[in-house]
Amino acid sequence: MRHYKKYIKKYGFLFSVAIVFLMIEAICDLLLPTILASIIDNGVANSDLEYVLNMGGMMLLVTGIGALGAIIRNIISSNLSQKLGAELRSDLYRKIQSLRLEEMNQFEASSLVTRLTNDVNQVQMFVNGLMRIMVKAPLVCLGSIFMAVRLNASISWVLLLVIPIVALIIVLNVKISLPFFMRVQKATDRLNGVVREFLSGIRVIRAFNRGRFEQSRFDEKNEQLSGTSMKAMRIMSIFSPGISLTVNFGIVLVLLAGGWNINDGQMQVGEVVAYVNYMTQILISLMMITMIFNMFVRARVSAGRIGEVLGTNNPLEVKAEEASIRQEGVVFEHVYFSYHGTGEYVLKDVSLSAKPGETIGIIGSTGAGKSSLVNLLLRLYEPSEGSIYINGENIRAMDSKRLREQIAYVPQKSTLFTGTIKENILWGKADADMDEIQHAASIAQANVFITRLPEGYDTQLGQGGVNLSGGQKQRVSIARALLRDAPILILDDSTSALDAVTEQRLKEALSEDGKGKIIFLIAQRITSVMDADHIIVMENGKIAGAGKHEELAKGNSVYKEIILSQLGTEMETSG
Ligand code: DCP
Ligand code: MG
Repeated sequence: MRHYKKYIKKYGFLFSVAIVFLMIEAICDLLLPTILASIIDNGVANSDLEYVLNMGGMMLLVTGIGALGAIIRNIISSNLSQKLGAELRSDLYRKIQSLRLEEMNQFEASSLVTRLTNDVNQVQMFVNGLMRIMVKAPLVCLGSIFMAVRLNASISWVLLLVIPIVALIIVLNVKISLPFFMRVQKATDRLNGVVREFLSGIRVIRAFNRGRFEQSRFDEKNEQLSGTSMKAMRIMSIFSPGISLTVNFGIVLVLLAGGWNINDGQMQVGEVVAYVNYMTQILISLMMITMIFNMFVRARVSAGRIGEVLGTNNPLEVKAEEASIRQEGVVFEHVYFSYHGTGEYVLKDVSLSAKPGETIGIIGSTGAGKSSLVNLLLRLYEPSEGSIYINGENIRAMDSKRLREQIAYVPQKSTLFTGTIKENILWGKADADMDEIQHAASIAQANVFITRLPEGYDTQLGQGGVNLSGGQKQRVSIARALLRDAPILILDDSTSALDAVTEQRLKEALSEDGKGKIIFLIAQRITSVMDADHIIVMENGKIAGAGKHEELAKGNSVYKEIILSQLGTEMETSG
């Protein structure tokens, strides 16, 4: 609940205004049956036309005021709930952006999507419902009871009979349906999960002819969702008819007892009519109360799920004294890391340093921990032990925005976004001009192929850059990173899809342009890293060797093995 204080503060006043209009509406509703009773009993019974006309006018006036109140309240409530929903969504989205990757993994992307859309909708609907029903329904209910008893106390034993039964039904309803709605939201999560996985894996699914399997997976989750929803609805559907049955039974009793009393001369016809009217209003308001309770149950589940996201993220505290060392460049000090907090480390006791101007080659077999290493530098994850420094400052103590401004990153899997090529490159630096863009693209060896495209830099890319080849995507994402001109450049296996000649040209252009920068060059091929200033050989999360190519080629067994396996194949292809 603490996450919602802000919204209560912000929208509380408007909410109260809506409630005031709602009360006007309710009072008007309450007055009508009494006026009706006096028209019948005083006007009609005495054939007093003037009285009937006067009171009829009165009824019109009261109805009019009530309608006006309803209109104003409606405008306020729909405005307010839409605004609240939009703000909640936007806050939640901002929060999701700030989550660390391990926190995000804990929720699963599809569940975050459900929370962002469906769950926010539930809360929004509840707030809107509150403003339509909240005060009104209890007010009308209590008011009707009061007015009914005042009208005629002698048949009010009917109320004593009906009300406890109805209250019991409402309580049961809430108790039973809450767990069902939790399951409905979870089932929605799972359905979204299947769809998401399908969409992101569509090529592989088609290539392996797994369409039918995916369909059946979808159908299964879809049925689970509709099944759970149906169960929830079925349970709820027992309750409102239950209430109306009880109240209608009460009305029948009133009519019977009323008829008796009229015969005895203890009651008048108008009174019985008004009494039945009040009973109907009690019925309607009780229905509304159950409805709002049901909305409340769903909203509570959803608000809890939203709160879970809003409540995460606890930026790690760093003691000031451990925050700095005296060394320029990037330093890893005895870093250990595991993706799941516990379990086996994927990085073990990694220490390294890189000074400005140096190119650090990182090589090692797949799964050795190369990408993990740079993920830590980007602070996408936090090390389990040890520290990482940039220019002497512990990166934990740095604001993540400032940290990432110092790093240009080309991820292992090129990720491009819907928009033009130019827009994608501009991610590196939003205010760059065309010269800068072309410069970055030429270093990345992308300029040539981009200018050959019919629309050049204005070529529209589909989602994920689907209409480019693997190597083209890599080069666009290198250009994006280069545009940033940050002191640290990370290339995570970013030249894997380039041919040897293009890769060589890229490296030459980089060494020319990247003077004074720290470049982390991760690769699988020995030829990609062999002219680096310093090469780090990774094996099973550990540094198995470090030094220059010549030294390693002589003295490091892991490195020698890699050379052997790769030069062998290269000799075959070239010879
Ligand atoms: N790993 C994990 N969870 C992730 C990513 C990786 O548990 N989200 C594990 C799988 C590997 C280990 O961490 O055993 C190291 O993975 P890296 O991605 O760091 O390995 P590399 O980048 O060295 O491998 P590649 O050359 O295939 O990119
Ligand atoms: Mg990798």
